[in-house]
Amino acid sequence: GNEWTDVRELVEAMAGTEVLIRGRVHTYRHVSSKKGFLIVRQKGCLVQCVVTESKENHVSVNMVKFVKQLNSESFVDVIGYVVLPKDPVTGTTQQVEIQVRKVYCVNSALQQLPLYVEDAARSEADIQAGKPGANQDTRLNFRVIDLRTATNQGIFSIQGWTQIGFIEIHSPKLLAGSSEGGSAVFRLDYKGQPACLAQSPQLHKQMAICADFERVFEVGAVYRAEDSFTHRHLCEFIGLDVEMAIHKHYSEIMDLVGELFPFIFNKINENCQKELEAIRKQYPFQPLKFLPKTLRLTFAEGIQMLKEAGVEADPLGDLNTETERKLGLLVLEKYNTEFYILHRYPSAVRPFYTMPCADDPNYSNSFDVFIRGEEIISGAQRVHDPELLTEQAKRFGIDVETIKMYIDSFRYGAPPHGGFGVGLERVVMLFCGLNNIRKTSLFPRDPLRLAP
Ligand code: ATP
Ligand code: AMO
Repeated sequence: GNEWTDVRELVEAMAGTEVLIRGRVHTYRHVSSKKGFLIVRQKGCLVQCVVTESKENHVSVNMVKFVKQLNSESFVDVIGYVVLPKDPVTGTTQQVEIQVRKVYCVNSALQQLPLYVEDAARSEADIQAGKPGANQDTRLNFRVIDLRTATNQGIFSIQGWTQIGFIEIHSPKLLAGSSEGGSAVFRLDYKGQPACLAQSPQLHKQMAICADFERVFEVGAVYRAEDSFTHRHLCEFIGLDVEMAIHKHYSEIMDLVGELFPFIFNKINENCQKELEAIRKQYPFQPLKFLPKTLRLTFAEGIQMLKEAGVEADPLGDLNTETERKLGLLVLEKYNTEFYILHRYPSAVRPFYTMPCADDPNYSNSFDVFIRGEEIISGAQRVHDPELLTEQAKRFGIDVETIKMYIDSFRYGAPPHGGFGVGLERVVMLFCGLNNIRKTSLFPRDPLRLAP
């Protein structure tokens, strides 16, 4: 029943209380087989955790040994009491310590890392004075580790700081390979090297999580070489992407979606009455029906509702556009909402990076979000185990060499995480009940249109 406390919130006033924190193994100072100091890092904050053999705290010698052999940069959950140290602690950002009761390894980093945070953080003066450092190429090759330094955390927090604890990122749009595994990419020549336009910020937003940014978002262009004409596909659209570390369950991501969108819809309804009226005059539509607490249904429940209405759909396949619309109508009838989340999709119809359900790998920790029966969002928990990720990529026919650096990111310690992608033009189109995505794109790009 414990909830996680942020390391930066550990202050003197909390002395005596039991806390649970999640962070990386920064360093370990060995004292004896019965005692050691584990420094845990969360973003730029460091706290000293004292591990002492103790009957009272149920800490055995084996437990001390277990903590000692943890690889640095691994993720750990630490349970312990906040204590005021006798002498002031040096080399940490927090002035209190944690007397450890339990340590769990959430995700282990490789024992030997290609780059260490302290080497990446070395000042130029120190390097000139002969201390070990890392050159620029090494730092850029292993950027997900390099970005964990306090300096880089600072640079990118300044660049993208927001009040809600999400950092805005800008990921590259020129990539060496596809990011969604699909075939619909625009290929181009990158100074003699084959390249393509990003189909999504997927791989880089996940790498930003591996680089300790914890919660990131991006608003940017997404390129898909769609080969057919529909009312809701563009070749270039604006993607709103979110990625975040999670503690226990992909419902943490759905909680965010489920609260964020009703908030946005309410704000639009309050602040844009004149605009909505102007739109409605030319293209009449009914205001969107949505609930204050967003409805969630599992994919299996959706299939069941369709079945009861006489529509057969494959429980391990995808829904086609027509079936999605039909389900939208059934949901409206039964729950009086045109905005809802459908989750626990069959694994076979989700991208390779999607986390399978722990209780049944035929299903996945994933979701889509619908407005008026049409998809506006896809999201999921991601696989953060590099072996499983490689296996799933291969199964989807992806050349794993082209995403090697992405897969390797999960070898340097990665937290459980997930996120989602929103199509901006689709949200506006469907909120306003418009029938074509070209109406909500400033200068639409579709398979036949490259101008104006
Ligand atoms: P996304 O591509 O982001 O997942 P989507 O709405 O295209 O969004 P899909 O799962 O790819 O979702 O497709 C859902 C259905 O939409 C498909 O089963 C198909 O009926 C239809 N569809 C998807 N892409 C196209 C396309 N390019 N042309 C025509 N129909 C399409
Ligand atoms: P997906 O491919 O479902 O997921 O895309 C996310 C959302 O983007 C919108 N969208 C489009 N809009 C206009 N034209 C298109 N051709 C088009 N394709 C997609 C939709 C869709 O819901 N990386 C994942 C997201 C994630 O899991 O974080 C992804 O790209 O609104």
